[in-house]
Amino acid sequence: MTQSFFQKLARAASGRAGRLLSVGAAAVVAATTFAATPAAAHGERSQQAFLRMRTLNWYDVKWSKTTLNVNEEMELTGKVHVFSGWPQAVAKPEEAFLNVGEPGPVLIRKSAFVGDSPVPRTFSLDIGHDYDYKIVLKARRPGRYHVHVQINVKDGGPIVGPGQWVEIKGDMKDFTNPVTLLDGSTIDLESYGINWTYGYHFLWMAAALVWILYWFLQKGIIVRGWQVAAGKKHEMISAGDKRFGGIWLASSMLALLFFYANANREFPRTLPMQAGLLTGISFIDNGKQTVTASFGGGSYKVPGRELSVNLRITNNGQEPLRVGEFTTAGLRFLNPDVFTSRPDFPDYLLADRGLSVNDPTPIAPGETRNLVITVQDARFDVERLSDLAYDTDSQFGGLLFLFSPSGKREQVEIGGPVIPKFQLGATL
Ligand SMILES: [Cu+2]
Repeated sequence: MTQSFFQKLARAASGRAGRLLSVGAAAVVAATTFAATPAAAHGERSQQAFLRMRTLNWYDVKWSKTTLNVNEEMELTGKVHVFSGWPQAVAKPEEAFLNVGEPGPVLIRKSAFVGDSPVPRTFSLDIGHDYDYKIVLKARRPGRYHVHVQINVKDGGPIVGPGQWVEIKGDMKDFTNPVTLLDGSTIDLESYGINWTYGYHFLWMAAALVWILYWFLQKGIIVRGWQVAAGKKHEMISAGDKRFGGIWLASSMLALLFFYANANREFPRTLPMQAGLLTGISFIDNGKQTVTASFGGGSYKVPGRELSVNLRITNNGQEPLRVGEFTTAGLRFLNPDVFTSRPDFPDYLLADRGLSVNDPTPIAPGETRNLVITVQDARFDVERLSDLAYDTDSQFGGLLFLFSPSGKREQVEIGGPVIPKFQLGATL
């Protein structure tokens, strides 16, 4: 009877597994069908619009290569502006870490810099400042991957910058990661101490398994938990249980001491990784701000994917200026009157006709002008920035770039609450 019960169970399970398998296959097909869009990469669009627009404004991001062989290096460089209106809901970047957003260690970080400082560790960013960064990456696993710059903010989570498809060719078996230690010797980090790492982890996994298995065999962990909670611990916990617990505790402590002493003896000189916090790292000195822009309200038309903002712009510089670009959340909206050629940037983030100005004449030196700037492109919606319409305060943010005839670029931060419009034909 018991056997037939198990047989039935096995049959039911296999039928269920079959169904799950077909659902799984359908999911794989769906995933492959939509693999052409970068959303399949890391879910970068799932972060809230306000978080991507009003925390870190990425610009001048460059990937030195988009095709490389295993062991080949590339640089990911650019600038980041720390938005002044950093949302209250997100922890300030007082403890931040420069990283690369990629599906696992397909490219490894050889070095990273913010300003002149090497940043293998946590650093502090100041609100309102701009920073240069550089990450040197080395190709490890062949394939086609979406590679982003990313800054991890303690208690704020990872804030992802724009991503680019990078193709890695070759064989992972050829990958090496040699590093020279302080004592002059060279090791390959890819394989260094790997047997020891596996051995140590499996030993503790086995110990945990023994622990769980023992209590599972003693009427199960949850049932025992209930009994103890019901005040029956004296009936529940036997002398044998206590002995087992004691032996297990003593042997784990002894193992810990033994391995610790052993590691200390074998590697007497070690440095902890990522310890400490770098403060006061150098930021980009933009000098006295040439342009000021005060925000005079705006709207976002959900059906038209159109963000309209009223700005009062003052040009305190020596040259006339034209509004050329608005960038937010890694997206770039360009004014085709200013950008005559298409810059090299991932297409899914570049709206080369996405920005227009109601008055295209350049703003003269010393002039203050009221302008209506319109950002309109499907990418605004595809990248789910339209979600700002559903936020509690519906605030947008980003950087506006203005250009002089000599090619000088001035930047100004803009942002503020916009009124969402859900009907076509709604006016500002
Ligand atoms: Cu991605």
